[in-house]
Amino acid sequence: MPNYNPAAVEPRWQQYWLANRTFRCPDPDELADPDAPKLYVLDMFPYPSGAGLHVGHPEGYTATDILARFRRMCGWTVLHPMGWDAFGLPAEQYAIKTGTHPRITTHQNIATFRRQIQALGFSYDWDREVDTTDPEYVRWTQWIFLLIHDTWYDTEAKKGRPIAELPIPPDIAARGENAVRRYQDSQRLAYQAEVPVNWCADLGTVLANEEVVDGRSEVGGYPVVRMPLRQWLLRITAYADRLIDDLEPLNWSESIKKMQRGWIGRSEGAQIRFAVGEHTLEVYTTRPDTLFGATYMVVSPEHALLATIATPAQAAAVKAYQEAASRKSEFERTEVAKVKTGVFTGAYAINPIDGEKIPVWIADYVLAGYGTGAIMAVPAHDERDFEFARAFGLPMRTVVTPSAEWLAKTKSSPDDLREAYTDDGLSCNSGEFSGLTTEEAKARVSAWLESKGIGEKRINFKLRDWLFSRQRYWGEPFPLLHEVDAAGNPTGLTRRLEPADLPLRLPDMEDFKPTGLPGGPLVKATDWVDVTIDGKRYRRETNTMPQWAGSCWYYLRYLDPKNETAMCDPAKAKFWLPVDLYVGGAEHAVLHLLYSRFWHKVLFDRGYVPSPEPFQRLINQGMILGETEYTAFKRENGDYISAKEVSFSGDFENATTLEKIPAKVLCETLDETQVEKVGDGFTVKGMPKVRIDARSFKMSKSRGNVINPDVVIQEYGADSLRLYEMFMGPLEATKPWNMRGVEGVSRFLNRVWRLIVDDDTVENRLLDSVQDVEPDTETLKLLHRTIFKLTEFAETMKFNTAIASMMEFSNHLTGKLTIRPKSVLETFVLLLAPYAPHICEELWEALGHTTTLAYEPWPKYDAKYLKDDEIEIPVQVNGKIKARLMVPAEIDGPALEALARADAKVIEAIGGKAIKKLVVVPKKMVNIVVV
Ligand code: ANZ
Repeated sequence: MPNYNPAAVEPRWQQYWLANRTFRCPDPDELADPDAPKLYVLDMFPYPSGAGLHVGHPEGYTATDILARFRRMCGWTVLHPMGWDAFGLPAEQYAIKTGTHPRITTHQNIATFRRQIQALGFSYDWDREVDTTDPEYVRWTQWIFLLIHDTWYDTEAKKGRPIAELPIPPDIAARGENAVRRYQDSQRLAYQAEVPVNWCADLGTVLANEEVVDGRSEVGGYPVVRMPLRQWLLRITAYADRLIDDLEPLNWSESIKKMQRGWIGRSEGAQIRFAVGEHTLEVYTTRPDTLFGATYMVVSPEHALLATIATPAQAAAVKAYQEAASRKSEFERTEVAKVKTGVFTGAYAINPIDGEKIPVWIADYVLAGYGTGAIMAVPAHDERDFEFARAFGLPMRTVVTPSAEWLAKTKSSPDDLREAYTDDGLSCNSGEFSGLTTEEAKARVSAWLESKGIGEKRINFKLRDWLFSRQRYWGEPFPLLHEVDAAGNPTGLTRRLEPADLPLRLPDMEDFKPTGLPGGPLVKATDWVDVTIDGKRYRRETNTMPQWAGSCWYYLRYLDPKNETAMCDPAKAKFWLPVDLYVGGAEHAVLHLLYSRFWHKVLFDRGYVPSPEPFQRLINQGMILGETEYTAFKRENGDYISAKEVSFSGDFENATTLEKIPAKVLCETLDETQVEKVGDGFTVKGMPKVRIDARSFKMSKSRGNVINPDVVIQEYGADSLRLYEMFMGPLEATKPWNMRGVEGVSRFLNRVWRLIVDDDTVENRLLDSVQDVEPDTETLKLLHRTIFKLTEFAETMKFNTAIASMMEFSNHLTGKLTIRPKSVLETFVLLLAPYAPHICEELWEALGHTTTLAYEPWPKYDAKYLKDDEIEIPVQVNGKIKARLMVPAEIDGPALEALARADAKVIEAIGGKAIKKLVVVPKKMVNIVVV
């Protein structure tokens, strides 16, 4: 009995699509119609972890797949590729533990991911699959690195230009070729520098700031310390302004734009010079208007001036403080430190605006890497300064008048603030600037400073240059050689590999253990490291690129994955870019998107891509949480009590763990059958007053609420999984998983199957009720309305509502009709196909078609069926229906009669004969009798 059996149907179609390369996307020069609209719809490619696919992956992948399939049916040229972001720490750590080469683990994981993704029936063009660890891919990652290395940023032209065009100052030119090379090296977008880095001893590598969370490595959670190391950096800061400004026109969510802007952190303020004896201490401030309120200064422990300005009496204390600070991470210094620490340097600075002598302190809440690494402290108006001044008994001066409301709220008076007043207001105690608004005062003080030559306006960025080296094995080797002299010591000059020498492959090694040294494991491959060219000795760079490198440009390689002479043919880039839609998790809101936008801009400046931005539209799919857990509370005697009555140390609604519940209240976990939704909450069934706690948590192994897509596919089929993931709610919303929901959509698919296929035959024979008949008007109306809605919902990616509309339509077909018009079923199958492609291909075949429906034209609706207020009125002439009029439902008798008399078919039926009788039954019919 051919009850719908996904386990038989789905693999068959997956094989068909692969064997026929159904979703192969032609290159621009092969297109039958080059003017057809194009869609480049991109998924964030996965890191093929050992754990396999997660139900979060198919969420975005299904959404893009529906869009891709829909647009193909609309006649668009669709590029929809998939690949693997396959370098990374886990494979290397596994190699250290087991001795299995990371390449082997990576290939196994890719095979698993590919199998799982193909089992979901996504319409990827598998001819374009990329793998960032494939040497042919690495070749071009290295090539782009060399391009970045070959570029300097012209701040006047505001663009990256070839290093050969860098103007060389005459004094440097005069010093000879090596001086010129060193100067060029210092200006490149890829450069080396000694920088304080986040060193993670357990991982044996440095980490980017972004990879450090709360002072620990994001991967593994190991402690991270700061130390200076010579590293490769990419000058992303040169692009800071453009990375902010170019966000504006992009069709991205405001929240992601905000996160990017926040990360880049453009702040406008002033740089001000204070005299300290015969030295100058420069500070950066965003509040020049508060200059009169500066009651002390603070320099960071790393500040170069400390050695000279600390007085002999304070020198030892300063030194001890510097040492203690060097052992702390930036995070510990700024975020964790509740108690401010610091030491007086013994030196005094002169406030340039009023000549006041103020003490200079050293404190670790001021960071070396931001602004000038020194601040003027205004405790009355800055929280950190306020705490510090409180801790060390330093004076405060109010220079912005707080609002009366604020004073009342904080129980402060203008001369005795209980906390820092950080809002804007009118300046006070500020000489000639008193009475100005904050905005005016900022401008006027800045102008005054500029006129006196003691300061100027300044824009600062939080963004730092991108630390680009890792002490790892499983990454892209740098295509660079360090020159060494006869004694084997580095000369500081580098040599670029020639494009013909790419890819530079990783040496084969058996021992991947970190050395714990800045060189990384590659140092151990001495045969690989030492190179002689034309009698000159070199050492290879033994660091590798960070995992982000490969994902910075994969969307370009998809355009031309087999090109052996270029990263991507510019004509193809011109045809396809920018990516029309990019879908992925919000966890990539900052780093990946910022890094790839930066690379793209360098490629743009150098003429390799046609658009300044890579991703025109971005959608972040919401997180899928584990199934909802229902918790009821009981007294010891077994009576239920309402969640609202349970008191906590914190408040219950915001308590994150149930462990916070006091011991005298018992917790009980209920299943779905025991609970009832009442209003916007849940209760125990039959006890509407007992509110219970219902919530979902992020899927995690430790909670045991992880859903494995393979298991869902086995039980319900891929189409059900796809449909359910879309039916859960809007793509961008956070949604809890619910197995009953999967069951629900699977029942829907079964009903669709039984509408068309005869359950009693072995082959998929059509039911007798499926016939070549004209549909009745009600069906037509509903059909066209469904086409209309589905077209709009597909265009706007409202897939959950689209599915609801299809369910509604299928109810009509199942419930009302005994004879089902074949044409209607065909249209319905086409509408459902992007969502549930396997079952639809099978039904399409049952309906008598011999090829895939993937390129069948998307059904068109007829607008005449969409008018809600119209009804159909049959017109009989001598007892026979001769016409059906679509008329407004509220039409009156005379108007209906007039319409009937004017209808062409009716006129024809009357044939010029005299009308004996004409009966109008409003809303029902018109009956004409002629002689
Ligand atoms: C005086 C002042 C008065 C400040 C006031 C703020 C409020 P953003 O917006 O993040 O750029 N600052 C400057 N350099 C610093 C450093 N290296 N480490 C720690 N803090 C530093 O913040 C700029 C403000 O942060 C600057 O403005 C400075 O404090 C502080 F009512 O100067 B302000």
